Amino acid sequence: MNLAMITIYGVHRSRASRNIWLAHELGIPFKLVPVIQHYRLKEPIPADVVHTKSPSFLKVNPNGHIPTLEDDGLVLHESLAINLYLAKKHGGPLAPSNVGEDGLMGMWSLWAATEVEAHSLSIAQNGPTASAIDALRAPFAVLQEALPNGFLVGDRFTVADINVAEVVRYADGATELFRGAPRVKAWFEACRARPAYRKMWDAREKEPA
Ligand SMILES: N[C@@H](CCC(=O)N[C@@H](CS)C(=O)NCC(=O)O)C(=O)O
Repeated sequence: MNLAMITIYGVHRSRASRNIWLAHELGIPFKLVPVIQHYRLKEPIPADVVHTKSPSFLKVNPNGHIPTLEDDGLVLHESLAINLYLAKKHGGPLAPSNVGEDGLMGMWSLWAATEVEAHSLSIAQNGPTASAIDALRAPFAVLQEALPNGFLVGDRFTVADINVAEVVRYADGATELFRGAPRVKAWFEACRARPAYRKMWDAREKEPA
């Protein structure tokens, strides 16, 4: 297995948090190359600040989005795909143990991105509007049913829990959704209590808002 240090482009206050959390869970070192969202910067942007529209970063990720992972010449975009890749590469309990679990972890990651993220992000950006809350009632009910033993896949904490929890996190302000789904609330709190999450979050809090 290639164990050269990976590079993550991004900042903690972005979806790179997902990859940083996972890297801490796996105990793998990484180099964080700071690239900030262009929309967070005020003009004039200092020449030494690399952002999502910088020509140098667009060569790395032509989508102009963070995060991007570089791993010994392999370049990957999409935070949730990066996590699935890193978990599988490093193995252990966070990774799928068979092709069925692999399917389930992919399913939950795509589910989070397609069924939840637009609405949860809207709550993070605009607050808990009635329309965003309504749109998330069904996905929260699905999640509630999927968590009888407190984890999404197998009887253990996996990359699927990280990927879904990081997307659900944006809906944190919608307390009524969590009140109506006690298993989701307990699972989410357990995810956020993990030392690797706290390590990511503490570093995030130290970054300028
Ligand atoms: N689906 C992508 C979305 C990436 C994305 O939109 N990242 C945001 C930061 S969290 C970004 O780079 N925004 C910068 C911009 O839109 O200019 C992923 O999960 O990696």
